[in-house]
Amino acid sequence: MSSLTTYLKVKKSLQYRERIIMTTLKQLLSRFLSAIVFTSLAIYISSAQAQDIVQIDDAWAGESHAGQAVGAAYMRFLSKQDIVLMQIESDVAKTVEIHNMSMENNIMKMRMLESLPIKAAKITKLAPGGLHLMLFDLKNPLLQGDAIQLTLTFSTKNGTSFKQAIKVPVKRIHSEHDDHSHHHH
Ligand SMILES: [Cu+2]
Repeated sequence: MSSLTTYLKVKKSLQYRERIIMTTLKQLLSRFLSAIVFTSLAIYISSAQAQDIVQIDDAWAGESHAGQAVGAAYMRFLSKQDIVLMQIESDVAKTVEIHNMSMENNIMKMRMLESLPIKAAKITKLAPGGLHLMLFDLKNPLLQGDAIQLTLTFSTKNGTSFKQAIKVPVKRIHSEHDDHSHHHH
């Protein structure tokens, strides 16, 4: 009888302790979660709002050639306010750069841009022969019919930044001009 009472007492105290631990964990977790929510709100505008700011369409990437570890992607931006494209990440490439191609004295030149300003209410077009996103160190070849993911980080005038992820279909390149294999970086 007395051993049963002791057992029950111990069990009760254990349950109590368990409950305390659980409560502490819950408090920690909710504090941790609210910290995350707070931090991300401070840095990023939600993606729903991001889509309200900039519209991205006509996005596509060129099919890469065998043994080639670079690719290029193109798209159009239409933004409601002045923003700047700061950074691009992709699931298929180690790094992504913003490039501009231009003809200078009959020589095709490729230049890397640190960032790309996108003016409000004006279409900014990335297309073969001009502005493009260059994908370096492709993890696997880009094949027609595939879709790659690009995550673009933009900054706004008031110092906030936001990210927008887009799915980009891979298409076959037809023109010689679009071919990046002859350009050295
Ligand atoms: Cu390039």
